[in-house]
Amino acid sequence: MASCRHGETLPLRQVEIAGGFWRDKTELIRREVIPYQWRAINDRVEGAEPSWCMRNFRIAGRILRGETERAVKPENEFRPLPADPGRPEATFYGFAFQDSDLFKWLEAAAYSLTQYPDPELERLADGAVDLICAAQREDGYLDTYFTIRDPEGVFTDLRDRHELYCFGHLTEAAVAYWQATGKDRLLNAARRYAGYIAGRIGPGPGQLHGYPGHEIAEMALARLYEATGERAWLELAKFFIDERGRRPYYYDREHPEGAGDPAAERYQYQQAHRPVREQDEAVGHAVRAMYLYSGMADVARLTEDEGLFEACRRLWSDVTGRKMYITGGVGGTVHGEAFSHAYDLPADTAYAETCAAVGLVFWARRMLQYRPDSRYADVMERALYNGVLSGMALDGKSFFYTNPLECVPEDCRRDQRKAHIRLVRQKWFGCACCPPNLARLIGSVGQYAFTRAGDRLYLHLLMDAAVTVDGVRVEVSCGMPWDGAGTIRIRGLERGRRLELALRLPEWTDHFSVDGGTYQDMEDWIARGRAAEEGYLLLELEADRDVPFAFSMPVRFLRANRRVREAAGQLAVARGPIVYCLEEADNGPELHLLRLDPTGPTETERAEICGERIVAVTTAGVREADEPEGALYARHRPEEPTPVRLRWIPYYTWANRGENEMRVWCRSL
Ligand code: FUB
Ligand code: ZN
Repeated sequence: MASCRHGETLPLRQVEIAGGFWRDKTELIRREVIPYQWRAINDRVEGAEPSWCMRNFRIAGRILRGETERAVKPENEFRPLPADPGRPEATFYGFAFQDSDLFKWLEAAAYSLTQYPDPELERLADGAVDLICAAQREDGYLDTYFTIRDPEGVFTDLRDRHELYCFGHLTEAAVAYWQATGKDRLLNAARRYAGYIAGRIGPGPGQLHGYPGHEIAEMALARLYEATGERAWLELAKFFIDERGRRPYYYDREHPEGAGDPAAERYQYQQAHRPVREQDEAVGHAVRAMYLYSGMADVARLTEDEGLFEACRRLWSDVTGRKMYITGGVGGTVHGEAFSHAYDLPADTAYAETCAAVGLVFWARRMLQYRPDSRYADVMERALYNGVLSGMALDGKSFFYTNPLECVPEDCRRDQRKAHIRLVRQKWFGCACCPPNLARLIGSVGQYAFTRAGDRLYLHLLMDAAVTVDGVRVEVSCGMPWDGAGTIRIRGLERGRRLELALRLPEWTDHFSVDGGTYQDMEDWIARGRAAEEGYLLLELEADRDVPFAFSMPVRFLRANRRVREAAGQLAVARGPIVYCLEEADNGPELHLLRLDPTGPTETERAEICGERIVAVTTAGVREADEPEGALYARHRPEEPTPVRLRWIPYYTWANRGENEMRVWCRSL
């Protein structure tokens, strides 16, 4: 194996999710989620918000073939519009970025086909590719919103209209589909569109010096470059990153009405208030931020730009050290779907959009690729098992857009400040960015578990999986996320060759056994002559063998930094990578009356929720008496609350048993 400084992901077809938790999840994506989402984007789910996504593609294709008249240029609208009752067939419906739903679906289908060949799914996906290609203009431009509603408006509003966002998703899908099937029709469509963009936007005279209002094109272009070796795409990604936030602001030219005081910082919402290298605080729309930082990490790696990576590291510290929920959710406020200020992490009004947690996983993997450090993988794992998975029902057929850490149904129904919180997962959304985003991430989870750097194979996430690297098969079997023990089997390592395994020491373990020895912590491992680097245990292998491991998985009571006012005096429960919550279905209503006793006995128990095998946790606690008839205020007198056992379930499984109360943080005794 050649030596290389940065990490590469393994092609998905080289990673076989062999069993266990993630096999169940990728099977669910194949069996339920992909077919369900296909019906949703085809408007065939009864009672769900219509998507109109596929219809938009058909209409755009007909317009380009001259079979349908174009709809009248609309007002500068950015919200869903009803179909024009007079000419329903010629009207665009939905958000300006509705195309991206099909692109994400296709990307998820590609990952599924890589792991589970399925001629029927491939036929559907091929049909979708045809539909997309039929909506591409001769010059390469491809966006149904503009083709149907506003052809003169192309690239006149990079800030708000999402063309480059849709392009990014198209490109991600195109690369994935080509890698899955070897079919390059969509890849070529994406390359043609990329070429059109590179002609219109860039540093040259007469070009627009603009950049995406909603990021993702940056990482998609980096991916297109890696897939094709065509340098132009990396240059364009770098241009977008370097141009962002430069003065005078590009968006002021598009929106002169907003341009005022030249000294004032604008465009924080789009992370375009300052050049990205000067940014050290995560601000604005959380999903955009996650995608931008992912693209920055990609470009830093592909251009050996240490300064750009340094900016990523500063932003990482701000997000994960001050602005991330314990579930790995990000985005503390509904206003602008954005980051709030440091340590402002309200539980019951949290936004924590599913896409933002998905984006945090993307970013963490890219940080690991640039320079492995187990802290990135700890966050990646936290987001994946909690803030991401909570976005989908256990049956794969309904979804959360926002992921609060506390919910009282009556309160959510009556309080406008919580109007964004749903009590149960929804069949679909007018703005359906999250469901297919989840599908594409879970469907490619194998690409987050392992990376390689030269002769070294990194195991970032433990899961039942087998990977083949240069003819050497590495098989991991374990009971994650419920049990931290297992075995790594190495087969096919011939005499004279070597393979180094870098096994992450997870933050959640108390002590561990690896390769025959038992250790207290990393210091102990190093003191006893074993090698390590940035939180990874290094194991040098020169022949086939089995490496047993066991990471202890105690129940942990966690508190937040004391600056997190919303969690003051409260504790959360976690075990392994799983964050737990209390639900009314197990503990009765008025969960705020419960208090946790962290000194009392704690039990774990294998259980099931709606067919999902989990480990539930029971802890000691008390319940204070409810007093609906009592005075609103009364003199304090010491009281003896009733001892109770508190039953905790994995956060990601909440709201699968109907509407009910839930909370992650619980007052402590
Ligand atoms: O704007 C596209 C997507 O829709 C964003 O990423 C989400 O936050 C939602 O607003
Ligand atoms: Zn979303």
